[in-house]
Amino acid sequence: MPALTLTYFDFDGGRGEPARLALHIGGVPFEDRRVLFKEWQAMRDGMPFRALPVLEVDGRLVAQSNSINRYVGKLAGLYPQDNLQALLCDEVMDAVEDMDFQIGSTIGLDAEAKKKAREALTAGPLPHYLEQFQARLEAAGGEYFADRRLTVGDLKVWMLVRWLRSGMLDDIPKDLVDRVAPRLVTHAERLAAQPQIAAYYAGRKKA
Ligand SMILES: N[C@@H](CCC(=O)N[C@@H](CS)C(=O)NCC(=O)O)C(=O)O
Repeated sequence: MPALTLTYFDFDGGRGEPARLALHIGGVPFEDRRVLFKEWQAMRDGMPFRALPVLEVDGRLVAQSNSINRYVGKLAGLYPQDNLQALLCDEVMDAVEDMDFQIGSTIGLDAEAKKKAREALTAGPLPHYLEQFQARLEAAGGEYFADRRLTVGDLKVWMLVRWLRSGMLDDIPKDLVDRVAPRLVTHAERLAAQPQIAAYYAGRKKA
């Protein structure tokens, strides 16, 4: 097994969390390097694309969350071996990335511009993507997005759903997912109840 260091911000979510979770679930040893927001500016220019997550593999630094997800998914046994199932897994991960980017672009806006941008997202792109995720989940059998088992694709969609339902995003109704794509809520609950995932977050609460 290569020596792995995964670097991401110190919160339970976002682009780095699927890889973090996958490594924990798969029992793959890695250094879990957590960056505080106050530390970020000083290290930003040293990152390949001035962003996190990054993964160090035997001393080589690589970036891009979905590339990292695929790689650690393979190490952890959470990425499909079948080409078509891998494609279905990739499709949802990249679609989540579209939404992460669009929501992320509103974060630094002033209150009025943020409200306008988020209302526009809530009126169009977000429900559309959520409906598409739900349709893909149903087409894949209703429980998981690919391979009829847990993959990094499930973890990535779950992070988006959890973020949208958290109430942290002003001007995006936190019941949007429940209203538009309730099967994604069931999917999220299924993942949260998986023994390794539940144990991981129980351990985080105690820490
Ligand atoms: N396409 C990149 C985007 C990475 C990205 O935007 N990361 C955010 C955190 S989720 C970040 O580092 N933001 C800090 C900054 O841009 O200064 C990926 O998928 O990894």
